Amino acid sequence: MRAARRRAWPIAGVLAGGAGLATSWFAAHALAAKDDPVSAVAEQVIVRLPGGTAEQGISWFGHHDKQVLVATVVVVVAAACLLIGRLATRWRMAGVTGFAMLAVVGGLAVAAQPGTGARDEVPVVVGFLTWVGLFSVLADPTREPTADGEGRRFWLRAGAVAAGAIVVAAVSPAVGRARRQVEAARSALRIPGLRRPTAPAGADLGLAQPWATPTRDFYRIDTAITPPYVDPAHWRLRIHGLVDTPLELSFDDLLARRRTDAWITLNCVSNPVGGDLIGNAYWSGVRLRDLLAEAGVQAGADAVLQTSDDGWTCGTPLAALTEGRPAILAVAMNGAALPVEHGFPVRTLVPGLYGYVSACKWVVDLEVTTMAKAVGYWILRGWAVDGPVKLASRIDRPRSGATVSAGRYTVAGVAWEQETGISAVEVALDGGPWQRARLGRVPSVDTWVQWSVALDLDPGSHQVVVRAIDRDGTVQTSVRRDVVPDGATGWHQVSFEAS
Ligand SMILES: Nc1nc2c(c(=O)[nH]1)N[C@H]1C(S)=C(S)[C@@H](COP(=O)(O)O)O[C@H]1N2
Ligand SMILES: [Mo]
Repeated sequence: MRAARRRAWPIAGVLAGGAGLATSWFAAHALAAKDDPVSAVAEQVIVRLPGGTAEQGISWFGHHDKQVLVATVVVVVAAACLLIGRLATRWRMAGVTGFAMLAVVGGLAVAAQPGTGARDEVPVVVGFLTWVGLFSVLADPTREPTADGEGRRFWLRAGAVAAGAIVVAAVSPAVGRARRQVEAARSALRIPGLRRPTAPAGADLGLAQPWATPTRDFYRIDTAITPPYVDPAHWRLRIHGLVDTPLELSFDDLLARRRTDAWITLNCVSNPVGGDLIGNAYWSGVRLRDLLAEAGVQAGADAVLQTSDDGWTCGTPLAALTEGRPAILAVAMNGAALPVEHGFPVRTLVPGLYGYVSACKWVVDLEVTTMAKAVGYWILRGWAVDGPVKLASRIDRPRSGATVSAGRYTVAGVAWEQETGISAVEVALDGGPWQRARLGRVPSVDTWVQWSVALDLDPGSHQVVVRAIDRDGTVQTSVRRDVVPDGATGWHQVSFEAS
């Protein structure tokens, strides 16, 4: 009888565990804590993984890498709670001890997150108390089971705990006060002079993906599970280091300055050949060249170490910020304030450099320094110090594995070589001769260019491959290289059927 009841203890462990995660999540939202414990653990896993592993995860799981990681943490916690429940059948103190150990891990992860304080530990304490309290209710070692009704009573309680946990977890996001406040501040913002952009005439060939990437479709890459919620009223940017006059700017100071609008294509170094970690948007912001000139860069400086509100860093060569290209502190994307996920209220954009060395979101600090000292987040994890975007091209039409109708068919895609520009794109069908593609128009070398070429297809299996040639005459290399350490190379090839 007693043994039968104790068999339910691992289940009690898992249920108490899930309920504790739910209440701690709720507390994190209600208190507008910097991070909930599960996200903090997941982020610490990202931070502490050996170089490359995290970005490898990105390429395996695409945009869902973080959901996968958070889900993994939850599953590991559930397994630990199951074990705690089992151990408790033999050892009375297993519950308190085991849950305390889990809570310490969560507490340490929260503490290790940048900018967290004692207040951010409250959700961990709430979760721990829930674990211990509910476990002792569900698996009470002092109560003797009496009759058959005892088993039913356990399942009633278990059901109530499970239902309660689901409700608490479900309502948590609604109480995400920090998010709501910042979203409210964002929608109340009026940035004068913004206009909804339309793609320049002739840029969009209208065959595949839009030339101008809609904001909602723009890829997102960062190490933050929950993005930092930065209120523009409290945002400050420090420009300091090797400068004559250190500057501290508020958001209004930034808005008061002259702005540049530019179409800029942003690339992730983790984008594999043919991948979609690339997007083209209309960005509005203040030129870094002007701000750096105002601060007065001193001799000997050759880099800027950028720091985000969430502690992420990147080192950018000074020349990329001061020479011709429009390197900007952006306040708007596609004619609207930056979305929270894309760096609200201010982020950096430097055309021609991969995001990991240039495109700091939620930027709060620019330290003028030397490349030797400007060692950013991904450099510490084995990625290359220099991140110029590589000459590349991609086929968007047809999709790999598609079946299209035989006869005349137009293959289309994009190509890019920022700084230099694209002069030609060539396509080869089934190992045949290279055929020149038609190119869409571009406003500058800072964006990708669309291309298309009409082919005659016999019924059957086909392969099409693309390569780009830049304005210096350099032909895109066919050598296949992985994204680590400085970006993938190789020609994109697509296999498809015609019928
Ligand atoms: N604060 C912060 N900024 C960041 C990152 C980050 O992890 N944290 N990731 C960088 C990387 S690797 C890329 S590719 C771009 C992606 O910007 P997006 O998410 O707006 O597309 O942001 C960059 N800026
Ligand atoms: Mo990236």
